[in-house]
Amino acid sequence: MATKTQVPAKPVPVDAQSTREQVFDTFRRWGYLESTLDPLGKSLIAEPIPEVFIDGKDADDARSLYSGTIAVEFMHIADKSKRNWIQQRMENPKGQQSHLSKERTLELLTRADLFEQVIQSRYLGTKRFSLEGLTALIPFLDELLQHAAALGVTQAIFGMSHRGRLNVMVNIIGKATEDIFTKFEDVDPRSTLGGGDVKYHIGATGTFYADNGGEIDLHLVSNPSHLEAVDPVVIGRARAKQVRIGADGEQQVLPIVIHGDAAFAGQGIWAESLNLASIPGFTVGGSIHIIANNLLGFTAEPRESNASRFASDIAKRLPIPIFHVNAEDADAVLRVADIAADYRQTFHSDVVVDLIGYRRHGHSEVDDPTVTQPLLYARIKDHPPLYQKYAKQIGIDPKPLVGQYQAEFLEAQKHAKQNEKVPKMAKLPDYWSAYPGGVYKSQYEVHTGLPLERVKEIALGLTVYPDDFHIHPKVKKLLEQRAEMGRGEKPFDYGMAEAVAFGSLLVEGTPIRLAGQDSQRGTFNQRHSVLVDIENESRYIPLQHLAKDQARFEVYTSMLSAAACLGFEYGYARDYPETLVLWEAQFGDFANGAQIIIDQFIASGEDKWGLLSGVTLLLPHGYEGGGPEHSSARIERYLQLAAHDNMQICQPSTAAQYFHLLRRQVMRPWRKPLIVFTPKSMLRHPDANSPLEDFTRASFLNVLPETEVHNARRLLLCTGKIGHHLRVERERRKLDTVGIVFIEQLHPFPAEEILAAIHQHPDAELVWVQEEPTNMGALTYIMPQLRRLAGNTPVTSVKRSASASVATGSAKAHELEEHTLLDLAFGHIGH
Ligand SMILES: Cc1ncc(C[n+]2csc(CCOP(=O)(O)OP(=O)(O)O)c2C)c(N)n1
Repeated sequence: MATKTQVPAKPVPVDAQSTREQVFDTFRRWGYLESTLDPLGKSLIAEPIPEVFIDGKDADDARSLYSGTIAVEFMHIADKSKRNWIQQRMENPKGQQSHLSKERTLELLTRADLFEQVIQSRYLGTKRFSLEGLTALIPFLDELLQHAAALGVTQAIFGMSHRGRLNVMVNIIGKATEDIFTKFEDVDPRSTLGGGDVKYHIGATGTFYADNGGEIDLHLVSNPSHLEAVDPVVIGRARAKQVRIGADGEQQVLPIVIHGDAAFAGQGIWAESLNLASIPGFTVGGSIHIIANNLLGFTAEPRESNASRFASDIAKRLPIPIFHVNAEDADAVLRVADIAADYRQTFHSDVVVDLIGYRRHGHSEVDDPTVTQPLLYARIKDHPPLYQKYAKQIGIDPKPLVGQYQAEFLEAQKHAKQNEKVPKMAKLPDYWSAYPGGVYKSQYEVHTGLPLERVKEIALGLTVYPDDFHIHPKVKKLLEQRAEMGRGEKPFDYGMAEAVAFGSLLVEGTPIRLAGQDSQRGTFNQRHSVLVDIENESRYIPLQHLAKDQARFEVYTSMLSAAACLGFEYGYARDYPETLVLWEAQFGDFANGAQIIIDQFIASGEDKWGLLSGVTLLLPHGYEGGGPEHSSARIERYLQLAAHDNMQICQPSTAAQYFHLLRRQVMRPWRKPLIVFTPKSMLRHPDANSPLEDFTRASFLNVLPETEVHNARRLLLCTGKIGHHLRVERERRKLDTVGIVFIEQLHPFPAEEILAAIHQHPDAELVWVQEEPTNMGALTYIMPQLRRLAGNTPVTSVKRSASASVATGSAKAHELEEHTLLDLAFGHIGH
């Protein structure tokens, strides 16, 4: 292993002719590799880097600036003005006065340590994920916020994992210590009733009162155990808050994300989120990323977590600065906090701060770290807490502070013990006051239909573009067809129904944000929401030109990510309940790349944290012979996650149904995630098109009952495209004894409407028909419920055989299966 002593005792000049500037440049580029960053000198040992084997006065001067307890990687930034800015700050350390005095810094360090020690003594054997070894994070954040307030920041959105979270909640966010201790006492009855979450995952809000009189609203985002999953949610929330503010939004709203070192290096969702930094529609004008780097990830050492020297190396994909700072040098930590805030506010860029310390205890306090790192922990045992070192350094006796904080925390613990109240839930911003969650109530229903003339007017408004716009001939044809629909000469298809739903909401004042891969055009060439001039590639968006005072319409073709993009939209919807926020998967199965966001935030966020979201997922679904990978949006997964009306899971089978569903999602005050299985070939299925009149109907129908056949002998119940195949086949077989019922909403389960549809055909046997295999689709969710509703009437099912993969790769086999399904559905039935 490389050690510092391997560096030659007497470095030799690489090039005796080097000028002072050349020597400095060498240190600007490589100095970080020689710096003293690891407080315990164990993992990050200076490597012998030939480039910096330089001695002499110039080298000593440069070394003191770039190879001390602060190091910076910035020479990969192509923009010279940014490099010059950093150089200027690094080479002029004097005159940069921190906001925090030495006394205040000591107070914060002492509080941070004492908070942990009191929990350790009072709640032995519980997990708290102590910050000890990295307590410098607390003065760092305080300084960062002090400086940010001076630079105009009014809101900060924090994302962080378990490490030091309770400490940050109390010492930065301002959550009452008593409330935290109440959680340790476990007096929240919700946790015994299946709801709630553990104390180190729940979010918090507070206010930071800066010394300059400024105030910053602080939001610590609730997050799951899944490391880094919160990153895109933080960014999406920040963007929503910025958009709400307007032009000054980026300057006022600051995202701050605190990462673990192993998670930073390892988790892909973070790499995806980082890539959002400057993509239009997703940028937040820079986030400040702090790696709370204890040089351990559970039991894993850096060499087991990172392929390269620093956990931060993945951030080098972007032209952003990476500061490393030794967390035992509190003054250096404050200096970096100021530089980071200045840089972000000046350049609207991400900044990474790698705060390097150690971990005093095991991964959690119930873990014994001496089993895996015996030598390191022998060293840590003798290493004094930072507040003691710092007190000595500045010549202040810390004992009075220790006594004061100990008494304060013990008093809070006493109150928590007597506390029988449920800890207070976070107060949501006012813009949430009009939107309830909880279980569905019929009083939430609204009229989503529109007068005929209004539909026509909006539809026709979407088919026009400026005279001098050079439209693509194919798009021109599409718009001509849409104009025919608008004039009532042709039934509406899905693409048009969606456009009219959007258009009508916009003119009624509801903003819309849609993002997904190829979402501007639409994967199936069905949307064309952005027209492209074929001569100059300028863009025209008809949905932005419907009325003078219409609401904002945004549509983005997103980067190729499911996890970060869906996390972002979930976050955006969390802070903008008035907006219809939609995320679209290119094919529905790609959403499984975002499974953590779906499981941990969308399905369970309300139950765990009491936090609502109306995010809408558009998931193309349908068995069409496209093979295992493009056929299924995995209906079964969403249904397995469904309970207590946590999400709406729908499959609209006609264009008008889709129109009503989209409008209902945002017009009802009920804010619930909406999962929509959207069409592929059904986009153009004539049976799925809708006449103009269907848009004037009251609202979305959870169930489409059989109306053409009377007193059927068999009722085929289904959802989605298969229903249209069944109708075509019934026609072909000229059967008038079989009814077809479309279940358009699967959750909340529309029991009453299904019952009514069944009662219209009292003599009918019931058959559930699905195109998915037995182990997929809605089968296992729906059969017990249908049987419960059917009473003594038998309920059977028709489906593909159980299968390990979603669908066959052979188009011929697919067709054969499809015929068999239809045969089984109509088998043994006469006229
Ligand atoms: C996606 C994911 N995988 C595994 C875990 C289990 N786990 C919890 S903490 C942890 C180590 C994290 O190390 P690091 O990021 O360095 O943070 P530290 O705990 O050291 O502060 C692991 C593996 C998790 N929470 N999330």
